Amino acid sequence: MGWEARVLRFREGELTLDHTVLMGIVNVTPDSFSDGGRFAQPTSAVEHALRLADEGAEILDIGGESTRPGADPVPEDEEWRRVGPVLTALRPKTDARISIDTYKPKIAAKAVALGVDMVNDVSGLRDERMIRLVARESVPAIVMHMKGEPRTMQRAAGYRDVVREVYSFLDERTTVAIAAGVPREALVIDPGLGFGKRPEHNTELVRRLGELRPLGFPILVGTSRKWFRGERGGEIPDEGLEAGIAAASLAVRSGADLLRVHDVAATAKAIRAADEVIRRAR
Ligand code: HH2
Repeated sequence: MGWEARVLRFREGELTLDHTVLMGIVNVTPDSFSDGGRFAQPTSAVEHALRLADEGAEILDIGGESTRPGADPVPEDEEWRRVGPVLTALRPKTDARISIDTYKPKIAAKAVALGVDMVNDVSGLRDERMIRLVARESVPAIVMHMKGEPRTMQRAAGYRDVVREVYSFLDERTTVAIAAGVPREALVIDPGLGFGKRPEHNTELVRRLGELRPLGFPILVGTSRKWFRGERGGEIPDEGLEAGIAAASLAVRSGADLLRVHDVAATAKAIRAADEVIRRAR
């Protein structure tokens, strides 16, 4: 089908997406959806991140604010108090790329100054200061679609056509970013499963993910432990492993290049098999 591998350009070097790249999740929060409190101490977060890298995560995504439905925003100084020590300790210990999961330009700027390679912005570069930072520092950014904001987003979960709406949003935000000087090869798009989406929107987005390929950017998807999130947000997270892996494999089949996951070891095994089947056929 002529499915060319996308390239993601970092400040130094690049990642050729001829295989599915795993981004391992490290939530340095007391209240994250599935792993809140487990890695709230810097040493346990760093150990966890290094374990994920050993298990096959090529990117480590460090976050200090939960964006689960209903979550309240965390003040900037508290967010930095959580992630700053982890980034400082982790940076010299790994060659994996490190990403900062924040929508706040000041947190992203401090993280990049510590050597963080990439910005994961769940607000989709809605803040012009974030675009300017990414352009100035030549770091890649993940542009994610979210309808509304975490505190209220499940109330806004209505769409005429969820895929069209996500497409239009990502098209608009990436166009603005490129016009502001961000290189095309430094952008990744993400449909934002669970962010102002009900389970039927998540399944629709995975099924029709390929419709985002014409935008021309690598696609990242996070199916992990939130496949059933939505109206049924209280479901037991650990039950999501098999579902998340099934969804991840289907997302790769539909065109995903990167997967943001909690369970790196298990997903890596599954995705290596899926890559054999799917990428050769592409
Ligand atoms: N999902 C979460 C957080 N950040 N970033 C991207 N790019 N894509 C996602 O789907 C995504 C994300 C939410 O998941 P989790 O980290 O498990 O929970 P919490 O926000 O409660 O920390």
